[in-house]
Amino acid sequence: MTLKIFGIARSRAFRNIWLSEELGLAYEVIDIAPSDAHKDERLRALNPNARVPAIDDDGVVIWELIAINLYLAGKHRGELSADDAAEYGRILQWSFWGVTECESFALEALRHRMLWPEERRVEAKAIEALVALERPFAILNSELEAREYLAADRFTVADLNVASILGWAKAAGMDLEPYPNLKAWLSRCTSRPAARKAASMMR
Ligand SMILES: N[C@@H](CCC(=O)N[C@@H](CS)C(=O)NCC(=O)O)C(=O)O
Repeated sequence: MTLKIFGIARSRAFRNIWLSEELGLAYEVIDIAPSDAHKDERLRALNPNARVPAIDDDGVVIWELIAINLYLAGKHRGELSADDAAEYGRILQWSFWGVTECESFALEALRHRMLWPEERRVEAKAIEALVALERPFAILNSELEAREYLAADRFTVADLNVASILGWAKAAGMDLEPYPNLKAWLSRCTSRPAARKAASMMR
């Protein structure tokens, strides 16, 4: 049975679609927009939170996008997953760091610059959120001084998980010039064919 991803590319499901492309999986996207998530019975039957994304992988149901990505990478192994316990620890570390230290600020900036209708946007809130990202961005920039990728000497699911969030900040107008290592890394990640394919599904 094909992996079913519930969500749309213009939602957090993007990160699950990107990973499925990286892994060369056969998958089907069940289009559910975030605005319809709470009333979609198919989704509610899988995810008690009624949020996208969720997956049904031949009867294995998982929600929370990071859990989905760690599950898929672990199941299918290969270059994107950990080779040993140390890499696994670093993959968890960076994946959780992205969602706990960066995601809410990146989303707040995106809402006030792009996602919400003009009348709901407050520019000061966008600026405040982007300022809050300066510290984690500086940390990431300095971590990437001596290496090309976050958790290993190659692109892993950790890079995918973090790059997707930082992509939101970039789209919201975050100036990346003070962070040259981060900027180069983000471009390495998002120029991958699988990332481009997933991005093309947003249109
Ligand atoms: N912590 C969840 C958050 C999921 C989430 O907030 N999804 C949004 C779309 S990206 C959603 O479904 N919003 C609709 C709603 O909350 O009603 C995850 O990372 O998967």
